[in-house]
Amino acid sequence: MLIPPGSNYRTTGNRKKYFPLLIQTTLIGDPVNKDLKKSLLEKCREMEIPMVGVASTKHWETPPFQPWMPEEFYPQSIYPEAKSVIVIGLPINLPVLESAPSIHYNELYRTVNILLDQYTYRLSNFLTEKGYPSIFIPRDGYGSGKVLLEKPVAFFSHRHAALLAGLGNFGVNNMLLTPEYGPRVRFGSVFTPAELPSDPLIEEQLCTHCMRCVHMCPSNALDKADYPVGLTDKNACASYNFELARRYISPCGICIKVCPVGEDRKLYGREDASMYSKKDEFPEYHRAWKHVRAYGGK
Ligand code: B12
Ligand code: SF4
Ligand code: SF4
Repeated sequence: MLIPPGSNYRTTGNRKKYFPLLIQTTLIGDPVNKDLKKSLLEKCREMEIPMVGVASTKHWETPPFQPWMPEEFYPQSIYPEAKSVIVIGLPINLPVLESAPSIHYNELYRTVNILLDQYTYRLSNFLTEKGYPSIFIPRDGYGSGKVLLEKPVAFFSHRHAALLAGLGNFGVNNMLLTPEYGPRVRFGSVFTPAELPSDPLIEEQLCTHCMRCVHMCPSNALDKADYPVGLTDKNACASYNFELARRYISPCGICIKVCPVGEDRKLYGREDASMYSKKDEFPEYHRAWKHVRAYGGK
């Protein structure tokens, strides 16, 4: 375990002493804490977390669009001590996602999920040890595909948190698009009582309305209207993903693969997002994906 400078934690010391010490140094009620944000960002850099944003919990009370979620989904309803939400994002490597549905993307998805939970868990402890008792929120928060089919909603939405933390804005595919990775990024959040400076929202609309996500969705789950007027048919998408899970090759991910938004497309030399429907023009890629898809699943 990394021990932050100035922490009261002792790996060899008496654990009972830890919490009384914390209570003495709890700093809830401080004004906006710029220094703490600096050390938090430094910690994220150390941990090689490429994307971090902060939103005040007050932002949930002044929604940027309607309909918004019910109040019980706000961070301050879930954790009354919360004053800020820290959202981190980890990228989904595009060339791996391109083989989806496949065991390759399935494994990447699981790896990114584990890292998200571990990083937010560690960040919450980092803040707690500094005197701000903080909690991690799991990157998903549901028990199984079956549960999702009955109730495709979690107790907290990371997409909305990432929007308010200035990491991106919504696309027609209902995903949060970011300048860096388009929708190919997964999020995790930490609730903290520390009042950290919020990051500004991204004003520029990132979705180009190319409608590739709508046309390529294998379960016709997407609507052409902008979010949140056009909502994903959650049951159609979840049923298709449930079927893929039975074959060990979930999730589908096509609506995030085909999206042209994101600097990552340049990084991987994949500027032409039409490549997925043009077998004759990109034969070597299509051959590679076919090969990967033939193994490791049913
Ligand atoms: C449930 C869920 C699903 C369901 C439903 C998806 C959906 N569009 O909501 C299914 C199984 C279909 C699904 C599929 C996918 N998912 Co998913 N999923 C989630 C999960 C666990 C919860 C989302 C949620 O509950 N939102 C709740 C509400 C607030 O969102 P909403 O329904 O859109 O609500 C709006 C309106 O309905 C309105 N409203 C009006 N009345 C009411 C009433 C109530 C009760 C509520 C809640 C809202 C509401 O308010 C909102 C508008 O402001 C999140 C993880 C998390 N905990 O955030 C990941 C998450 C959204 N999924 C993610 C991804 C990537 C995917 C997939 C691409 C699969 C994949 N992994 O490859 C697909 C894409 C599907 C798509 N295009 O929509 C990522 C998104 C990343 C991003 N860049 O945005 C997330 C954030 C996971 C993560 N940790 O990163 N997913
Ligand atoms: S994950 Fe697949 S099935 Fe679900 S909305 Fe996206 S493209 Fe459609
Ligand atoms: S694929 Fe096109 S329409 Fe869909 S979210 Fe991306 S830019 Fe918007």
